[in-house]
Amino acid sequence: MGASDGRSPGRHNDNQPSSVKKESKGEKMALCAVGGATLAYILYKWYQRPTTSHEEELKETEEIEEATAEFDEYRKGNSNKVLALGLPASGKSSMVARFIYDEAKTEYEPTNGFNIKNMSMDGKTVEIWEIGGSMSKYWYTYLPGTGVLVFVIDASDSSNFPAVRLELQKLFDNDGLKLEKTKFVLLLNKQDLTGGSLDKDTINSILPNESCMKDHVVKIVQTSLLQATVDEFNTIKNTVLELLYQ
Ligand SMILES: Nc1nc2c(ncn2[C@@H]2O[C@H](COP(=O)(O)OP(=O)(O)O)[C@@H](O)[C@H]2O)c(=O)[nH]1
Ligand SMILES: [Mg+2]
Repeated sequence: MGASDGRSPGRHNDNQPSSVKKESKGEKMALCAVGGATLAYILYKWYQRPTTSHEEELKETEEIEEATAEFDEYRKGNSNKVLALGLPASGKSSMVARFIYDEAKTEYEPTNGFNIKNMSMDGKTVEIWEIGGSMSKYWYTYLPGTGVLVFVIDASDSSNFPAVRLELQKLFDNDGLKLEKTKFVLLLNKQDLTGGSLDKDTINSILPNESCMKDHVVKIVQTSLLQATVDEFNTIKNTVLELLYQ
């Protein structure tokens, strides 16, 4: 019976595997084609990816440096804010009065909040901001845009020095002031009560450590805002303005 089928089992068996073989070859080819296309696509995407080669990075750095230099140049001509800070009764209002009216101030009224005055100098307007000493917690809100920060210190009252040191340290550490390259003038005031000036060791005891000040230009001025002559105060005024437009 088996032979009368006209098919030997062997033949049948031969045909079956060969058709299976054919299908799997097709599948393999299809798989290869899909795999190849995927690989080609991945490679294409990889080559198209945004790259930052060393040269590109250097170019980017150069561009940033150029823009920063341009901005510094712009600031030189446009920075016009002088900010007076200091503990209460150190002499901030006295300094503003000498800047604006060249008058020594003898009475004392604490400045509530802030006090902004404009001064014309060589065709430019300079803004002088005084922020009340009792507002030290909020000083940071008035810092942006400061070209020169004048920190006024009552040099005749050594009991204030630790508090002055602490406030200075916070200001020198302020990231915004570092970024804006704000210059500092430390105005050691009331020297009519100290016998003329403070010695180096005393000044060093008021200053925060060197590393804290390294990001800023710092000038130390010793004076008596009450007794300085017009010429003496003009020298201080010029120091501040030169720093402002440096
Ligand atoms: N003896 C002396 N007193 C001063 C001097 N500068 C300011 N004062 C006085 O210190 C007090 C406080 O000054 P003020 O400018 O109002 O301080 P502010 O609170 O920092 O604004 C006032 O009575 C001023 O007359 C100074 O150089 N010598
Ligand atoms: Mg005041």
